[in-house]
Amino acid sequence: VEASIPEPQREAWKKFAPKPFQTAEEFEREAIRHIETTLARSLYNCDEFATYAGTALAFRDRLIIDWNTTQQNHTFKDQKRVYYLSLEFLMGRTLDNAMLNVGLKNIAKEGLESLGFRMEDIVAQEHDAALGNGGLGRLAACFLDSLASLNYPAWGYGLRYRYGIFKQEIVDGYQVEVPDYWLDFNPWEFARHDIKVDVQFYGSVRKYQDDDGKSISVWEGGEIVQALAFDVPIPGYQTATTNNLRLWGSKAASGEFDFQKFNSGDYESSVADQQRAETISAVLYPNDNLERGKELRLKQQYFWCAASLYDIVRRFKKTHRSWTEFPNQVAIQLNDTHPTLAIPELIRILIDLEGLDWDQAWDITSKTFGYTNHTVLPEALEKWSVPLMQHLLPRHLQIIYDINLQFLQYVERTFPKDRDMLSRVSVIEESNPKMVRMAYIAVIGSHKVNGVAELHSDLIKTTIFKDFVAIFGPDKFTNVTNGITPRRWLHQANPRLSELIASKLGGYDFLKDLTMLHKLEAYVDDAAFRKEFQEIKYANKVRLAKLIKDSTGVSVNPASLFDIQVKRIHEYKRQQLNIFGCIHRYLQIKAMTPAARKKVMPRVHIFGGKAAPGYWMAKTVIHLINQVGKVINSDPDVGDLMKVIFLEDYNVSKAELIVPASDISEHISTAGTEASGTSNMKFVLNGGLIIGTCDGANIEITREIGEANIFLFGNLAEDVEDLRHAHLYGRYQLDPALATVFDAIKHGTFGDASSFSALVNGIVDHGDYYLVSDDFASYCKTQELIDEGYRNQEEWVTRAITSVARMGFFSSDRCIDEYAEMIWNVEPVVPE
Ligand code: 4GP
Repeated sequence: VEASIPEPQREAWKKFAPKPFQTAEEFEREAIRHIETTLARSLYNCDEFATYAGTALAFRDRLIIDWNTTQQNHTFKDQKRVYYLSLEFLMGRTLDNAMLNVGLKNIAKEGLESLGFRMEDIVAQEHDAALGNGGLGRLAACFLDSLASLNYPAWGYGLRYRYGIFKQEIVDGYQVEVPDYWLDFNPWEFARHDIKVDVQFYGSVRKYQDDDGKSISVWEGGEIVQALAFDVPIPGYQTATTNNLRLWGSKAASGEFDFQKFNSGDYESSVADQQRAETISAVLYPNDNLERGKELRLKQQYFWCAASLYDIVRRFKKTHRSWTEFPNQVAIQLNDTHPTLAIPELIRILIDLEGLDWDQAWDITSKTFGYTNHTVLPEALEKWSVPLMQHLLPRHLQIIYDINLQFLQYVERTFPKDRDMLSRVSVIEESNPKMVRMAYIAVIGSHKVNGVAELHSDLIKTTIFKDFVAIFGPDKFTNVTNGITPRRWLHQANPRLSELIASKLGGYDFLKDLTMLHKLEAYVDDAAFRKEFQEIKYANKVRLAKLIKDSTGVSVNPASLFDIQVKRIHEYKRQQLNIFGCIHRYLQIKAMTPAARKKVMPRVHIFGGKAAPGYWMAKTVIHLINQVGKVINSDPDVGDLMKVIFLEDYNVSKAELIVPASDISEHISTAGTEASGTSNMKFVLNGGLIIGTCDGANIEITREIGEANIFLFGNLAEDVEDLRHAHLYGRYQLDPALATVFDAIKHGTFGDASSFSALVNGIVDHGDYYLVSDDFASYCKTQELIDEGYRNQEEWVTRAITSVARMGFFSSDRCIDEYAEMIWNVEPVVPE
């Protein structure tokens, strides 16, 4: 390939190719150059933000050199690539991670100091890239970090939302949503003006027979929207591999506006067309574990799938291979059902555009895709109305019917006696209107389907996909337990703990192989180590106490037990159980004599998380937490014995401050509802213990760290159905302590009782679907055990250190290796 460029040109290029900076001085020169020339600032108006910008641009230059080399190398090596399709990438901040991965953080620190700035202040200037809701989006971000760190040739594909997840403000105790316009200054993306894809919507399908009698389908008419590529470099840790995250932005196809309309005086509607096109990538849908079936959402999904597949296919075609080799060169992972349209889209490309027949196209497609399921909650399972799909994507609906027909014929042949089976597994639900079941297409069109923790992977096989296990056999279904990147969630979030570990393990290799942590067990009884471990936890609590003071005005004592529940607000995650527990505790304290109060373990109960804007019950829970906080935090009977804090606008960068500061964190979903959870892993890795139900990855965490080191409580997944039944038929008794809590709410202790009546009635009168009452007694009992446990600090520290040492399994590096081997069949490419 090199030889195709004349020697003198190559020489000139090499002579002037940019050289990455290496020293603090070179870094300063680059940063100042950017501050002066890219930002048009000077010595006299260079504030922290400009310094952040200059630093980020200097690092971006470096990343992009590695990015170019990596992409060339991957092209030359021509190995199989992975494409991770996700509608959400919850990246958080980038600079700190870029500095760490490139290995020049100390150099930058030195350079910044000589310019008169502190690293912490500069890093804090960055706006989070919040293109995701919660666990699913953050998992995608951890996976990108691991893919690059392990040198896998991989690309992420997503949407470049102009507005990420909304910012949450708490006004008078209520959540208020504020738009998150994050693109004012985003140094981490490159607009690829040369990469544009036309994406078609609406129109109709014309069928005809060609000269050989073959049936041809042509999708005609409708409208075209253009997809523009924005590339985000993803550096691996301590490797030159820098992968790509390609995010698509939408634009009207004509680029500008319709000049014909403009010239004929219809200026407004020509602008409106353009705005309509740009709306497609305008905003992230703010729902976690919930689907709402909005037309614009379906447009987003197709827009992104079509652009990504066009890109993937174009890259494959450059290698001039035969189509049968496609699955040997390309693995596409569907992050939940959101990208399921990629399946009919690939079939459409292969049949309508490339002229393959159905069997060939189907064989290639089903060998290419893998599908990850992230939830069994019925309200989160995607279904699209047939009329909507007919209108928006007429050709895809035909292909979906064809997939269904072939599939049902196979099922009928295999299970001739089970007539109900056909309607149960049909891709089309015979409702009014008829609905397309996206998860079924994803299962049928993929070669592997995985859940995200053992219990969850078992549950999908016995519930939502039970029939499909009978049809395809159990081998199609597998498990990859989630993980987290230790670079961000240990080293960046908790630099002192990382340093302490490194001092005992002989360096930072554990950040690349987290199983090395097991060597820490040798230090469990080492007095100096224990002391330092405790001091670090305390310092992290002081850091969080400052954030709490700054954002809520409430002073909390860092010597109290910090009890934290931060995650999306959802009934199944049961923040209501936690806040009812707080009220119960408060009522107990109020009833105590002053002498008895002296024996209470002081606690700070910290909550954080966003509610979907349309999720009224979740918003009620936020309101209750704030009202309870208002009463308790100003009650002189209570003082420091108890504080209840709601931290507004929980996001990735706040999580990095919050996670290292927990003594106990809460992962208390109704058994069988939380697919995995990943913050549970983050908290334990940072030396906090957890209280949890036997759900999701809590079970595997228990197996790894030992039952003595976790506070488990509550009913088991296998009992949930019977318990729900008992509620519906009145065969249960409301927990008496919970009844007392409800009385306090009803008497207006926390403000207008009617605000909370739906929350209370849902439990008392409407079946208590999430079994709050059933688990309340064991929850409170376990909280008492935690108080006792925390009193014995020596034992507590032993448990915490032992747990950290046993968390090696939960690195996202392990996940990625499992996906690579079991699902993708890809090998790493060693950088040149
Ligand atoms: C989440 C699950 O709720 C969570 O348990 C899991 O850890 C995470 O995916 C990553 O696998 N699911 C969603 C969703 O966020 O919208 O389905």
